Amino acid sequence: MRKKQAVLAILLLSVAVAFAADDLFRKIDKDADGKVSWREYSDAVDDKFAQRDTNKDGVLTADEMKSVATVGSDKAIKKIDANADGKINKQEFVTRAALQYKKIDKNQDGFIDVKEWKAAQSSPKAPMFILFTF
Ligand SMILES: [Ca+2]
Ligand SMILES: [Ca+2]
Ligand SMILES: [Ca+2]
Repeated sequence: MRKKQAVLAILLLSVAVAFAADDLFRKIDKDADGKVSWREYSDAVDDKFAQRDTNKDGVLTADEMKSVATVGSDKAIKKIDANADGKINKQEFVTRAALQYKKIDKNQDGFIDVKEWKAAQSSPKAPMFILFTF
């Protein structure tokens, strides 16, 4: 019995740590079911776009993308800028976010759980992830 309790305590603790480590995840997971659905993710992406678009003209320029500190903004823009006009419109941003969402959802169940979230954050391809970090 005591052993069981100890195991349970450790389990609960590791769950608590996993959650505490990612406030961002919890913020996006609006219904707090421990998974980020595409709807939740795209809501957050919408907010992010609006937030980055400081002059509110509906497109993101290199200057506006510079707020994405750790990412080389020119490189980041080229990756997202599908029509290569040097700016990122909402559609390009969302398209990229959708791609990213699919990548993060490793088991392809249509949801991002904490484990998948963390794996994506620590992956070498994290820069693209950081783009949509909130
Ligand atoms: Ca959720
Ligand atoms: Ca703008
Ligand atoms: Ca998943």
